[in-house]
Amino acid sequence: MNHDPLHPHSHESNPHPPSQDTSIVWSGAGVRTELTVDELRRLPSTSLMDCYIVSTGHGTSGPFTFSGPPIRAVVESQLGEIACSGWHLEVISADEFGTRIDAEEIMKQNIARPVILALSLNNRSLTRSEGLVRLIVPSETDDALRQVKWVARISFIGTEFVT
Ligand SMILES: Nc1nc2c(c(=O)[nH]1)N[C@H]1C(S)=C(S)[C@@H](COP(=O)(O)O)O[C@H]1N2
Ligand SMILES: [Mo]
Repeated sequence: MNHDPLHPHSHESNPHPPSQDTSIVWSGAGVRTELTVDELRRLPSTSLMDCYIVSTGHGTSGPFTFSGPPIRAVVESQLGEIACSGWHLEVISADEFGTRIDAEEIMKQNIARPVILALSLNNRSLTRSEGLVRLIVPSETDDALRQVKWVARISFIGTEFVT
């Protein structure tokens, strides 16, 4: 069976940054652009208090306060207003670890704890070894398989994004 990086079954967490390259490439709807940390910092930011990183092998760490733009704000910064279903994102790190997020999960209205692209940890910037830009999926508390460090690619997949 092929290994699917979006559905790791169990996983030994990579403790080290996989490369020196910190760029993040957005692709979708025929457009490929680089997202810079500065650009992400200018988007509206949400703080998620009491986050835990639950590791299969090494126990739980936290609580942490992660802050950064909701992933919805990132998508809308690239595509404008979008439909609430019919598409998904793949968020993949430089070490080919990643997760898929459905439109429904991204577009929920007034959600108290949205999925964010964290830039900060406890009110200071994330270091490169902590992930630099890290996906935080607050609903995932099993094994941290969706808490993607070193985000390198965000791909929008779907055609029905026009409202
Ligand atoms: N890019 C990337 N992100 C990752 C992983 C990884 O190997 N690569 N491992 C995941 C797993 S299984 C765990 S337990 C946590 C560990 O996070 P920590 O290093 O902050 O403790 O990162 C998650 N995010
Ligand atoms: Mo884990």
